[in-house]
Amino acid sequence: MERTLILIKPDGMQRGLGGAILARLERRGLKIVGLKLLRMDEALARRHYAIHDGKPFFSGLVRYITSSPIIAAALEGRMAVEAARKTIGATDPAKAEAGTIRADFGMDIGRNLVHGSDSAENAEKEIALFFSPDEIVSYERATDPWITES
Ligand code: DAT
Ligand code: MG
Repeated sequence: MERTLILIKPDGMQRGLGGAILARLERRGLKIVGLKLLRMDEALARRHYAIHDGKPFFSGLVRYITSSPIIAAALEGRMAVEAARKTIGATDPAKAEAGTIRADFGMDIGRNLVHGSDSAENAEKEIALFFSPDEIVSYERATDPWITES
């Protein structure tokens, strides 16, 4: 099973869309295996967005992502990375396909509501930035929700 890291960014949280955004990913079939509310500090923001260091929008991106509490979620499923990114939509909400989270909730590339990892390899690295191994929880022995035990 593949995992991906999802962040509900400060604009999503301040607009009260945290639950709505997570719900779209969850109802698609991605399982929540890690979940927390936190405020990123500058060091974590710089590590998470290290690949963008040096780009003109980098300092604004760090200021924005640290500006309010966010939700971090590790989601699991078949092709989780690609599935989540399809549901999230293109980086620029103005160009994103209708029906995606970014298109349906926003218009500004610098306020695009949600992060999703771009590869399985990066997902594992990003999940490790936000969660310790014991904060990732397995459903392996969970009770079937549709069948009463006799
Ligand atoms: P994505 O979040 O779709 O993976 P990315 O990794 O290229 O996009 O960029 C990370 C974030 O940086 C993105 O969600 C919003 C911001 N960003 C990217 N390009 C930008 C630009 N040209 N102007 C302002 N912010 C930008
Ligand atoms: Mg990216």
